[in-house]
Amino acid sequence: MALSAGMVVPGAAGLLAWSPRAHAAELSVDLTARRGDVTMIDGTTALMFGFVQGSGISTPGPTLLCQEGDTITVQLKNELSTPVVFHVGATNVRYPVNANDEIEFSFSAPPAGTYLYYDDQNNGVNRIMGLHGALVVMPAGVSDRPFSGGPQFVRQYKWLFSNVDPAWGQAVRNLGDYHVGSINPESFNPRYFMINGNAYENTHEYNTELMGQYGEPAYVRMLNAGGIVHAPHFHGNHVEMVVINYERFNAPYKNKDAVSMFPLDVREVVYPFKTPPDAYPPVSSQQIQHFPMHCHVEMSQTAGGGLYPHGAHAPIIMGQTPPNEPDLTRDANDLP
Ligand SMILES: [Cu+2]
Repeated sequence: MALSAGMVVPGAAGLLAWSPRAHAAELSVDLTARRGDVTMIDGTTALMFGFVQGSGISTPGPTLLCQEGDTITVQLKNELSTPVVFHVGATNVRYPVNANDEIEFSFSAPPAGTYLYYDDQNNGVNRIMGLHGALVVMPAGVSDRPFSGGPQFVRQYKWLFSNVDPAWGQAVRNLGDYHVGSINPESFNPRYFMINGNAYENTHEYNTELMGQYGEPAYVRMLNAGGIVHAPHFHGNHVEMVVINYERFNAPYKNKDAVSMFPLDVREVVYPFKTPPDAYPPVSSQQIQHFPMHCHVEMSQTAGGGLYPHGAHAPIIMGQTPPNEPDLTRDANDLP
């Protein structure tokens, strides 16, 4: 069956609109594990795997958005000629499906937070080949806090980091899907570095670039699905560290400008959208200011003969709101 309304933000979307419900819901989603050619920022074609909703190929998989208390049913079809696993990181949810087979399973939403769902087989090779996506669990009945007692935000974003080594895809193209089991993870030479499936400057769209008026904090949920360390570095403002791998911190939060993440790590931070405190001459709140977030890991900046800035990089625009706004105004009791 089709997915229920409100559960899934389509494609690689990062800006998460959420209309909370006063009651738990039964949600469902159809996913297909499939392979296909994905065009990189420089025109190179890479064969990738993905958890796809609908036809074609796209990676990461759809962002699954739900709230605490919900039950999620997944119809998972595996079109690959190799087994696939659907695992939700930091939980016991783990369902294998045979090559060219189909399964259905249900699980309860884990506690409010940000989770990577991924294929955990072959020492990370399946995940890095593209079998991953994000699951975001909101607290029941709340639209503007990540968990009860957490910080209030105006907008929230998902930034899913991934990397691509086209040589792995070429090996699979030549030898077959099952060859993922023979790829040595040590052979990883990533050349492309993405957020939400896009390298800069394709990240210049409202789902990934942070936008807001001064005084409108953004909550950024960062996940590292790649095979390297990422160190997103924020310009303009420091970020407040709210959650580090499911450990929640209390205000006043630690402030950081670069946030290191090992593969599979998850970080939740607030980008406060304050007028830059040390700027001279002082910045007025009428001024539109552009800043970057870029990954400070050297490989992300120099791979592919210096493809930077076509790497893990996202724009930040202060003093301007995104063209599409999440609906944060509806009362939970008014909703179906
Ligand atoms: Cu920097």
